[in-house]
Amino acid sequence: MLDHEQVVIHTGRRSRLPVIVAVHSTALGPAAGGLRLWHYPHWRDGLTDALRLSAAMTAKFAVAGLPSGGGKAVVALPEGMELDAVRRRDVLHDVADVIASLGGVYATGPDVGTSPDDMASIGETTPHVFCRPAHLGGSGDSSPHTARGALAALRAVNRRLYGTSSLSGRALAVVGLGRVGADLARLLAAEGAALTVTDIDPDKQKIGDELGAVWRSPDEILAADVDIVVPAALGSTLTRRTAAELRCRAVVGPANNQLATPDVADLLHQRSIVWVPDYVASAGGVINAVSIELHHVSAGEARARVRAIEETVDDLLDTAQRHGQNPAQAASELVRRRLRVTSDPTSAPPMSLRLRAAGPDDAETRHC
Ligand code: PPY
Repeated sequence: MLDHEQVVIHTGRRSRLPVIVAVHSTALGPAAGGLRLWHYPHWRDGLTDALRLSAAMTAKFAVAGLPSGGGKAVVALPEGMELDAVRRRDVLHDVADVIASLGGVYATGPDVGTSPDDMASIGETTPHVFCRPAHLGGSGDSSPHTARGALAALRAVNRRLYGTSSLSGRALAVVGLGRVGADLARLLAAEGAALTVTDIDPDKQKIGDELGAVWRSPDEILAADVDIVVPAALGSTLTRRTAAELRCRAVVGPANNQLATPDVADLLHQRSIVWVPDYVASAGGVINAVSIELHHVSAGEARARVRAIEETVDDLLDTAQRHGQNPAQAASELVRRRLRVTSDPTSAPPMSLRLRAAGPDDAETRHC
């Protein structure tokens, strides 16, 4: 059964490429989620990605206590296709046409393969776009905020496991040194963490060297003898097989879609490995963008909202422990509860009206 509100698949007028926009839910507000411009063996694989990622955006906003819905856009590039500047603008304008046709139901932002400059190109046609460069009125690159949000999640887990939120001396394996992974690795190194890193691009070893990190191949890193594994790469890193090989006590990172299948969360739990759901640990970027561009809060307040991921994770781990659940179950129950609350007209007002105003039954809303 399709549990998305709408999915548009459109052949771009200029690029002739498949533009996919999946709107999973607008129960909490208009949908937001990034544009992934990436290579896929077949455009249907891009559709699968859009469906999964847009549902994760719904969960991301619900857990963060923000009044936005979940969506995602994907342009599925055939394997090996490179876009020159002209073709790229064509693609972005094709995406902008689809977004404009949705009349505000969905706004896009950066994701894998897209940048604030790309958002500027989309912004030439439609206002429904986040993270344009600051000189064009946007909140700019979301990656540093995603990295800070993941750091906040790591602090909560570290405190639970080791009694301190400081990551100094902690052994962490960062899997993927893209924009977010590299930012996060820098923050961790600055705090004195002992890093092991990897990326599929061997050139990224330079970043590892700068940070004094140990380099491992992507195949080896999940079995590294570290305290916490930090997924920051594309793709479902955790399969039943790789989960069985882990030697760490926790898996917490900013990557989307970390689990190959949902049952891997149970496997991790059985092995007493704490897994913070990806849609909780990766929310910093959207929290910052939406807070600044939609709620018009100050940069300082937006940072505080990103930092509050630490409390959100703390609460989730508490709830999970109290109910004998794994964190993934606790998080999806929280999502269901928050979506149910707003779709029931007799219930309390949506959390947009309760940001920072905790009610007795929904203490979690205070975090954002
Ligand atoms: C994500 O968090 O997965 C995103 O899609 C990034 C994003 C950032 C800012 C606005 C919308 C989406």
